[in-house]
Amino acid sequence: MNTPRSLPPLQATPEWAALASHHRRMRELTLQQLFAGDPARGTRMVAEAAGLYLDYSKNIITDETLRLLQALADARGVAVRRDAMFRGEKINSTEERAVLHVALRAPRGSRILVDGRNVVEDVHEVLDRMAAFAGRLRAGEWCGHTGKPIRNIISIGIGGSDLGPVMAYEALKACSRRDLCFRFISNVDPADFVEATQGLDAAETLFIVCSKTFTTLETLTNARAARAWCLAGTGGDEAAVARHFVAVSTNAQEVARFGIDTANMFGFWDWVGGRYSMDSAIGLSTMLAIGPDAFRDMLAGFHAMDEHFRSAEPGANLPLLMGLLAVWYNNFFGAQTVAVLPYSRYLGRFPAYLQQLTMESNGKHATLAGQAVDVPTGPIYWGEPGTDGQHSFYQLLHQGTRLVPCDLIGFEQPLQALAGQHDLLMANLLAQAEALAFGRSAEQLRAAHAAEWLIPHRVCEGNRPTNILMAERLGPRSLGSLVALYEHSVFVQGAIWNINSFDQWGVELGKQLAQQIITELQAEGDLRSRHDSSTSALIERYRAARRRRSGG
Ligand code: G6Q
Repeated sequence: MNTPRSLPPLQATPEWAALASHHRRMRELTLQQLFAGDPARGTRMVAEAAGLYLDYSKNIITDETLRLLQALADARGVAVRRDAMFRGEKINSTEERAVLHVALRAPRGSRILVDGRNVVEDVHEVLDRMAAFAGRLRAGEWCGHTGKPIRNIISIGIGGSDLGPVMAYEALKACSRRDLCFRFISNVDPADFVEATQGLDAAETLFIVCSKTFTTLETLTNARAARAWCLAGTGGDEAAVARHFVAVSTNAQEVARFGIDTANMFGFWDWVGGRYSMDSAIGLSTMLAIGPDAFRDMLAGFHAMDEHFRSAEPGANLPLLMGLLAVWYNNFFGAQTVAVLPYSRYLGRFPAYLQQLTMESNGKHATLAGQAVDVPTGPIYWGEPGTDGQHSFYQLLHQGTRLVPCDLIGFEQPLQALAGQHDLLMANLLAQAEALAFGRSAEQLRAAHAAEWLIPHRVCEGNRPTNILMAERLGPRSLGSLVALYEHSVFVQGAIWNINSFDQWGVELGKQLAQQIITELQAEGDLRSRHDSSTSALIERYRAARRRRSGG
């Protein structure tokens, strides 16, 4: 067994105490004052790497804050743990696994060893097979059972085997093949399957069954429905499965048992966590959409951020800065959530993707040594694209009673011909960050002749912190950098809290209970329920409806 890190409780450390006392001074300061006292702040508190520009000047911090946060990172061994991750050590101690999503984007020829084996060679072998397959399919050379070329691609998976591919497909739509139709099925709700297959010809449809374990209830249920749908639409010959199904998994045995030829399987490895897998073979749908070269460009973006995280000075290190700022607000200002507000429709699913990345990683209550964590861990991430959100929940951001730090994400170049509209979009991003930081005071309102009685309602206090992330344009490379930035920011936070950001035991309980309840919902005759009175009554109510449905 890997020896877990044993660190003192955070609140017992001098670094934490120093930050707590610094916070008592900082909470009296405003962004207005901080900017007034340092005219260069907006050009000084910035960092740039891997095509991303981070302006963190509109945070409630001083240089002293950053120094103290860095001292905390040092005391918690963030850099030591980061280096252990990059070396392939088994830092996921509860599952005794290495954590090597960085190997998925390591350039050909580099070397990362797991149990004595250079996994980078394995990664490139799979990437090459994916590229060959994508090349054939995109050229119309991969035909279905009846000889028609494949035009529809349906990716079946859930959680980490779905959120990344969906997000990336949406994000990169502008550079994807528009003559191919991409759909995604995740939920066990039959509506998902029915809607995704609606109007499609089975003879032109390929299913990618994505499941690391190949045992996930939702995915296997949907994959079985897909097989039946495919056979019904292609003449009923079992041989059709070989032309219409490919699998992405670590479990060749289960893939074969399901009936998919392992020659049509793209593998990955137990050292890739589900929520860190969009750049593995789980991203096959992304590669089919944007092509192998653009997929490699995305990997290059990820890798550039990896290298930056590994080697940049702390003061210029984007993931480190973002991770430390997240801890600052979560633990010292008591901010319970972080809003992620992309100013791009294409990044509409990015907040949902980040929800899993951040909350499944850092929603933990035990330290690596199995003690209770003595401070709040992972904040709640949420968000929607701007400008839509501005006409909805931004009211609470500006005038609500809760502090919600925001990450605003924008792009300098439009992807569409309507460049003037892009100017409007970006003007809104900048205006929101300015309004959140500096607000509008009673004096300013009076000077603008606002009615006195309305002033309390119209005042915006400001002092709402934001990070602004800008890239030149949204594309495979900047998407890769952006995702890697958040991956490593999550890592930094987890290392400070000394939790395991790479397991997800909390998901297990619900899965086990559901298995038990399924048999009860479907059982004939009387049940001797072993649940609480609420769950038992609901089960009985559903069973009664089920009997009515089947006329029993
Ligand atoms: C991610 C989680 C989880 C997982 C899904 C799907 O980190 O482990 O979201 O990705 O439960 O699992 P399979 O890929 O094994 O079907």
